[in-house]
Amino acid sequence: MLAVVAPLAVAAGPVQGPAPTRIAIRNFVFVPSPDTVRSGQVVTFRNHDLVPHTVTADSSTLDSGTIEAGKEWRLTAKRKGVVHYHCRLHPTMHGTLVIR
Ligand SMILES: [Cu+2]
Repeated sequence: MLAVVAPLAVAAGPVQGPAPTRIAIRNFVFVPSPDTVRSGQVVTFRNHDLVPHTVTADSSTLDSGTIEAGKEWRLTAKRKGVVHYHCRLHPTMHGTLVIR
């Protein structure tokens, strides 16, 4: 996890839940995958490619909509379990998110 010293960004009070995690979409690959996060954790997907992608659960319970090039999409991991997902625009792209 990258630690950034940013005093102005430090809020008073207790830390709310685990630190966010990031998944990169790069060269038509979700990295890392599989990734393990905790329930309640915010997961940010960032599209580093020059074309749009989606994050869509194989079970259709989750869909980011189009994530344009250079943009991000966030979700909060809720129900524990394993989420298999793919990109609707590129069916060869698959990823796995394990929520504990
Ligand atoms: Cu894609």
